Amino acid sequence: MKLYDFELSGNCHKIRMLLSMLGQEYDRVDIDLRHKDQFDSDFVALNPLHKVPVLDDGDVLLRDSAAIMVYLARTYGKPELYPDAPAEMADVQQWLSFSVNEVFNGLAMVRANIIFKRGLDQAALTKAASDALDMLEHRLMDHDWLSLDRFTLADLGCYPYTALSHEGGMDLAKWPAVQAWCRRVESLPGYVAMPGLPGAT
Ligand SMILES: N[C@@H](CCC(=O)N[C@@H](CS)C(=O)NCC(=O)O)C(=O)O
Repeated sequence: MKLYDFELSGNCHKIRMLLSMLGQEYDRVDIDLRHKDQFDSDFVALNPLHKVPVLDDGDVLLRDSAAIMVYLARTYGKPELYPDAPAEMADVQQWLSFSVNEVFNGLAMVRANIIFKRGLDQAALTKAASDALDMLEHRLMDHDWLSLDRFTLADLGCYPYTALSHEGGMDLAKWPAVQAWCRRVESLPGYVAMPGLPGAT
């Protein structure tokens, strides 16, 4: 199995962490977005959207972090992370959608604008990030996990950009339930760090 990966990408972190939780070995192919590796013709042939992560597992080629997580969890021994029962699956799915909409557009972008110097409106991104954190806080103030009262792909999908949002100027102390949930995720067996997350070297 091959993962096309960029160390500073939260979307890639979701996959690295799940592979660790599954105890699955893989080969890592570095796609350095700072060097525009994603536009190399070999990589664009794999993903015309020129984005990481991409997973190549023999006959299966996938180019989206949520899709990759679903495939890996259900193929390699943790189907309960994306359960079969329609109402449960849909509940996890709505948080995965939240992760690619509100979390990515708010919490990921408020950070990207600073660390990758995107030149976007930081005040608008801060407002979007703050709204996403309010939504997470609303759920987590009386639940330990985002969906189904247990750890699922919902948590894995929302975790990295939330926990990295301090790099975008967000102070998670203002969202204490979110902060406590981050610590819960970080104490799970298989948790992996990355620059900006606890445990990074
Ligand atoms: N929906 C995709 C988004 C992937 C994505 O936006 N990847 C970023 C890094 S986090 C990327 O590769 N950007 C490079 C580019 O847009 O050229 C996913 O969840 O995997």
